Amino acid sequence: MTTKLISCVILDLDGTLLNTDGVVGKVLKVMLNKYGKEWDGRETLKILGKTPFESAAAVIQDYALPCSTTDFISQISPFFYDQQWNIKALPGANRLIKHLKSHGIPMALASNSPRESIEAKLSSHDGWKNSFSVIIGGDEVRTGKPSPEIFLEAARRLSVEPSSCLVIEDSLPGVTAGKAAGMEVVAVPSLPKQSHLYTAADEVISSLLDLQLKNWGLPPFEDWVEGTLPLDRWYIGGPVVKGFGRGSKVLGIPTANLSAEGYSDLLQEHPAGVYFGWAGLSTRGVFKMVMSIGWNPYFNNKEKTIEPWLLHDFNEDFYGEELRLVIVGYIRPEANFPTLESLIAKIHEDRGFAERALDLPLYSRYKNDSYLRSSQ
Ligand code: ADP
Ligand code: RBF
Ligand code: MG
Repeated sequence: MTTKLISCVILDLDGTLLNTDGVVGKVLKVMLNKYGKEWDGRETLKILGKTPFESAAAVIQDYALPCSTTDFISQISPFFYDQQWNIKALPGANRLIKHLKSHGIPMALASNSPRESIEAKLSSHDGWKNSFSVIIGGDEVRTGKPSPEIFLEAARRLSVEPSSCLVIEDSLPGVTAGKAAGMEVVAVPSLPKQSHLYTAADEVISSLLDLQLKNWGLPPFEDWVEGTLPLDRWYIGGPVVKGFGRGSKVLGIPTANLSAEGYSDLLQEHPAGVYFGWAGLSTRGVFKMVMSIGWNPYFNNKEKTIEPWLLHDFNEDFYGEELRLVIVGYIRPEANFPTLESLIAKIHEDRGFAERALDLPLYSRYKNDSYLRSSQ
């Protein structure tokens, strides 16, 4: 890729900086339970980027709900309204905003949401609002995305040429709008397995964690360490269950599956990919660990799977034992591999990154995290 000379970054809000889908999923889960149905995470595919009316109609049809679209919308709206104050930042959003701000790169926020709703959503994220030189809501332009108007207005207010703006967007209408404005566009689709739809974008990445600013002539992130990105640590634990992977039999790589039950919110928050950290087995000790969390392209799972590989030779199974994980860093997004050999080779490369990184003080100190040894 040739380096472009970008001077400003224009960001979308919902689905790009904020985990709005997480809220949508949560609200739909509750709503469908009321009707005695169970929400399927994959259904998000059908509602993303649609108007509330179209989304509601799709859900009613898919779940054969005995109500009208307008009924459904009026039942669900108060839930969304209550949630707008606590929509979480997507992984990498805070890091991106802080980084660009500290390097003096002007930023604009251009969202199809009404201005009032943007303000409400920004208010729970410290330092975000005043990081943007320009904020434009869908109600402040004549036509929203996919029309280029909102992006052109942002460039005008930033006093820069459209061609020196980089747009970061999760939705197809947003990508269309950015390209129509003559800007460079990085797409960060909020849903898995959708990247093939984003052909108009200049680049498609899995999450903001994978953004490479140097490709755009912007100051690169300085936080990657030996192929790993330190994260705010997070925890998962539970008894090891029998998995459904190709694991030790086909890949020669055993993964100690944990049930995703009780972790759906946590897993929703983290992009499908390869992570690493420390693993505690109550009776055996603490070990280095590299894991995939993801949709597992080989199977048609309804839930993301959690598949930690403990970097130690056990020579036996430990189903049922309590396993606790402290995840401290990220390596790469989940990928589809053309051959089993290439998948296996990549996983061994991941292992190498994790093994080496976990010896660095930055990560090794978490080996003593009390979570790894305590049992409930
Ligand atoms: P499954 O289909 O049950 O996931 P795997 O082939 O992935 O089968 O094997 C997983 C099991 O292997 C784990 O649950 C655990 O009991 C055992 N095991 C042995 N060594 C390891 C290891 N180094 N890391 C993870 N699991 C291991
Ligand atoms: N499977 C994939 O299809 N794509 C991946 O990128 C991928 N990365 C993995 C990384 C690690 C560290 C481990 C332990 C497994 C990975 N897997 C990946 C395997 C996947 O989790 C799953 O076990 C198999 O795909 C199931 O057949
Ligand atoms: Mg397994």
